[in-house]
Amino acid sequence: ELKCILWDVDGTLADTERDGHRVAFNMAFDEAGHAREWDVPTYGELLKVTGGKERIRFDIERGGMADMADTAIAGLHARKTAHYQALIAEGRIPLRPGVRRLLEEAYAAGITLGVATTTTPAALDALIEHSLGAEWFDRFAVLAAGDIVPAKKPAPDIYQYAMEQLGVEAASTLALEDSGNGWKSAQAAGLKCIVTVNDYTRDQDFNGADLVVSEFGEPDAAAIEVLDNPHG
Ligand code: XBP
Ligand code: MG
Repeated sequence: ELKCILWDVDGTLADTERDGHRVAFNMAFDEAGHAREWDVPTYGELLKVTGGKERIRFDIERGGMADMADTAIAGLHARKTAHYQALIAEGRIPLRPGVRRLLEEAYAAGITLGVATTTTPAALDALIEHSLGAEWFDRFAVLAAGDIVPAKKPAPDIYQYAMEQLGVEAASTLALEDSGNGWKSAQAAGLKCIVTVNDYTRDQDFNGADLVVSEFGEPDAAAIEVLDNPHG
């Protein structure tokens, strides 16, 4: 029996990466005088590393940026988060199709709803306030985000943390994800998972996922395409 749905944020609730996070990273780099710009394909490669601070560290290690202390990365990332919040406050990132309907129907049906994301809490709060609506701060029973667990997705920790907080079992919880790393995290935590792909994630490996769709969509949308269902 389905009792709980845990939502990923970036790429699942909204397409926040290309026009949100990526742009905010570049604004922070420019402001701090770093000669680095993450273009759309480069950012796609960097997305295999979850977490913004971890992503900057990874780019440094592969020679994309000059070396920096962890404290400098943290400072740069804090500025990135501020820029991201401002972009979101402009209302420029809408929810993906079907997201609001699914959330409202599940909430009305008494299903426990939560968030499990690698994103910084301040970035999540901005998206809830400006794209979802502030009433969702109370409607989500848990907002599990960012550094609250040391090991980010694809590790199962953030899902395990959210389930612990809620007192729900993996067997009655469904994860909604958009990426290979997110799906692996949900799978490792023992959850069922539906994947909704986007331009950055559609070619990633979701082998074993319960269902992979092009979008959640609206009930009458001809656009929803079932992409791959290894369980048949
Ligand atoms: C996506 C991520 C995040 C964002 C950037 O997480 O990996 O790191 O790209 O956010 P999810 P921060 O899909 O699990 O929500 O810079 O705040 O880390
Ligand atoms: Mg995601």
